Amino acid sequence: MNAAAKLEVATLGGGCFWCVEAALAQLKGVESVVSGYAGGASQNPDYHSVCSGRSGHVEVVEVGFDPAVIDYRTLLLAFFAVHDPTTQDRQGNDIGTQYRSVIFTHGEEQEIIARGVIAQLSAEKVWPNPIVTAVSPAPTFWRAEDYHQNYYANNPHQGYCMAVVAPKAAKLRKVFAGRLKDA
Ligand code: MHO
Repeated sequence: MNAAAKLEVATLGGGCFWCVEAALAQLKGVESVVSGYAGGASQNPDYHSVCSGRSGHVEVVEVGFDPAVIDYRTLLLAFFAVHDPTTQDRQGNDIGTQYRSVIFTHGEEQEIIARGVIAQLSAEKVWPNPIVTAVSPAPTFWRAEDYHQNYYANNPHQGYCMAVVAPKAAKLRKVFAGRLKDA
């Protein structure tokens, strides 16, 4: 990374955070990915309370990116490529409000870009059903437990990682082949 680079932050919820983190971490310009929780009422939520679906928090990834290398719009297109934004409170077999699709924006510019990307993808009819992704100002981000950080990298042979995370990471590599760190 260019030492003088000024990083921007994106906070994205698109189902299980192991998936979103593993997929987006591969992109050039993504300098950090932190899995955590946001959007619920409780302070210092833990995985157990979020998993119950009752805390109101979403599993999110806080992405630190260099806008000179990858702009917010491209990052959002990658986010939309690796989750289904048309299923309310659900990604595949993961069901509950903790899996809702959400873009937590940092500032008005991000909000405008997010709404623009959703309008574009809707107009293109990329999915047969309407996009339900919420766009709202970023609330407090709570970092998840250490063992959730870099989960896929650390547990590539875990069953869920092989069945669910790996195909999403692979799809990102395919669709954004020219933008990978190791390209
Ligand atoms: N159904 C998955 C979700 C993992 S994720 C971090 C599991 O229970 O392993 O929500």
